[in-house]
Amino acid sequence: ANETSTGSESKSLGDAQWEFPRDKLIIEETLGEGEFGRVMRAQAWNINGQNGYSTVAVKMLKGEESLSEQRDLLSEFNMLKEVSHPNVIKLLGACTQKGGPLYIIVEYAEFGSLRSYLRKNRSSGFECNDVNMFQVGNPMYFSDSGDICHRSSAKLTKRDLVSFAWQIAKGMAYLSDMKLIHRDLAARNLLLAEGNVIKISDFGLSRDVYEGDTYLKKTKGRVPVKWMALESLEDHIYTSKSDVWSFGVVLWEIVTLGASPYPGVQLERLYHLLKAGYRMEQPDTCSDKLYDIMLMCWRENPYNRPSFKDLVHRLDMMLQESA
Ligand code: ACK
Repeated sequence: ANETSTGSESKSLGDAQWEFPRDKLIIEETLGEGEFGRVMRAQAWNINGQNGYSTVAVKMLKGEESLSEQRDLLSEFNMLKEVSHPNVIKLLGACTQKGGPLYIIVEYAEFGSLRSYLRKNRSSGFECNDVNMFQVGNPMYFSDSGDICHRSSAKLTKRDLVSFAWQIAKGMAYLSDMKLIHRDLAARNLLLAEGNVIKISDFGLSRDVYEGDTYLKKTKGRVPVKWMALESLEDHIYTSKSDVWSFGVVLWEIVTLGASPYPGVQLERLYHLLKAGYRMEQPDTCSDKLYDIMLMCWRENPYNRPSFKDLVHRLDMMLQESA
């Protein structure tokens, strides 16, 4: 029946399928607030085939947001309906009916954003000398399968970090196969769930690519400049290859345990620097292999960048080497 229905019919069917009654949702604490959105922890009664209450995350707008922000949240909802992958945040339901704000209910990721998780591990595991304790090419860092820091409090191993990168690449390979472009891939938008499982999240800026593989962004909105590919900064061109550029920046965030990219560089200057060939240098904690991957992701010509499938393969090999 789905094949014969029109797009709008299947959309409304989809909405009915996802609708969750507001009175079965107990909103608890705020997990985080963005520029215009808010994420709350909640308990949901009998959601998604679960018996009793389960902990979920609820995305909503903060208040008097503009239409474009409402559109972003709705577009995120519509994207999430289409996807199903272990490394992509799972939609559980939504409250879309009048009589209350739009709520998007997704699975709860107990460790929060990858960025905050990495930074937390930095202070508990790296009390000694922070990430700078590692010298360039320090063989200990990438040949040791034990703790990164030899203090017993260190939780993250080199293998965990490569595994994060590998899982992100797998989720992104799936999204690019689905012709979905994320457009805001960054450690702040990646979540970490039980068992150190990465969940790609924050599809607010993502778009379907209907024609070819390029999405041309026509309206102005939030722009994550330091994660953006040259062609996105230059011509508002977004493709899976511009997501690959952002993935390179995420790799940099991972190896620096959540540092902010291009420290000290003003947003207005970044484009000219990149255009002139400047790229972030190799962090002290970064192996040559991972840095090579970053540089590939930041090649000026999008066609010369690896695909997410290539990246999965490369990271898979690194994982096997470190096993
Ligand atoms: O690092 P955090 O605590 O984890 O701060 C951010 C904040 O909300 C804004 O995005 C947290 N967050 C977002 N989505 C979820 C989720 N599905 N499960 C748990 N925490 C979430 C994120």
